[in-house]
Amino acid sequence: MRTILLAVASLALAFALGLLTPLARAAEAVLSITDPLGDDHGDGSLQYPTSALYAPGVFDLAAFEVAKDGAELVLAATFKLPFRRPPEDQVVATDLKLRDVSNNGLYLQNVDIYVDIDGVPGSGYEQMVPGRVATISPDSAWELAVVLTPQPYAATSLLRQAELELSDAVRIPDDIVVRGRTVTARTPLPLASSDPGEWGYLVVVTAAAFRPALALGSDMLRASIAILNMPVLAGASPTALGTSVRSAFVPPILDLLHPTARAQESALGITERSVAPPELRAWRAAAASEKPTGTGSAQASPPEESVPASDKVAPDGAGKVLAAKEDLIVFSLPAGATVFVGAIGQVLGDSAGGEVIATIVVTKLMPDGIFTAQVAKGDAARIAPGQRVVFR
Ligand SMILES: [Ca+2]
Ligand SMILES: [Ca+2]
Repeated sequence: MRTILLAVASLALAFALGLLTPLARAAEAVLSITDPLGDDHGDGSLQYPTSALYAPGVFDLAAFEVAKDGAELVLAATFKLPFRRPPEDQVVATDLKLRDVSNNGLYLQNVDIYVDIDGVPGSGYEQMVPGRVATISPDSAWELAVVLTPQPYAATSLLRQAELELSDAVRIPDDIVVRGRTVTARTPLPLASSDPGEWGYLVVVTAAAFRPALALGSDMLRASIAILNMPVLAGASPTALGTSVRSAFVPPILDLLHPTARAQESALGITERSVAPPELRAWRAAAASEKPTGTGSAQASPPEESVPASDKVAPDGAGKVLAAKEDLIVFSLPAGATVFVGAIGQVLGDSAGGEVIATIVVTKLMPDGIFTAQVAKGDAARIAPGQRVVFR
């Protein structure tokens, strides 16, 4: 047991130190968040389309990374399975071969990334691109969206017709790079922008729908349009997602970037009595991770209201330090508990009274309830595996 824990802890430490971060090579890594595997079911009820095209796991987001490369923002989404070229004769609509749909290597998935740059509650857009159903919390209102989709030109044309104002803030790149399990997009950094490490990021995966660009003739069509994502239907379908929840507000979002599957299911959850779609929140990177040797008091924390209380507090007691190295620690929380990047916690000493020996700022979330944090204040040299970590 001890060996396994140590192996997990050293792997976690390797992640934390950036040793395993694919993006870190050329660009300057800004943020790296791991998403659990096996949670590609949205609120828990969503089923894949029944076509054999959709191998189990094909929509399962595994990680999201942000980097800065000169004047460009680099966004990378890594999935559980490698991206594959579909069979030559795969037809997805009348006279439409899947191979002919995409010229960018992406065939089955859409990845939407909504970026809250100014961090000002209520400032920015609170809607997603049409078809995603969910809305975005005012404290995560965004200024920039990047949508990765197999048909960027058709999606751009549809979005302009459906939501002209929104379309100015949405970038749908046609030059994404698909390699192995990772799709990467580059987009110019907004002029005079702040540090991307301090921005909020909301990432969702939907299933791509296929059709040629249409002219939207009527307001009704305009209102019902989806930007090339599959809808959710009651029951199974080869060209739609299935659900057992009888509500029009079930988002067609198979995977949402979130540290635990349970938190994702609750964020996307809808009951038959719900009168509005769920409201999603962005991840806000900690300013703290940029300044590991600061004075402590200079560390910024996210606004209190940007983090749901239930996600910020470990509900049943303390976490545990798994590994410590200089001012970096790796810790776990009890099953079901989670904290957001930027949350402030304390490491308690070994004495019975449990005096506070260090204040920490959470910097990363990893699979299986493991987190990393930076020591902001206190005596890092006294931190040792087994000590308790609390958030209050
Ligand atoms: Ca996932
Ligand atoms: Ca997820």
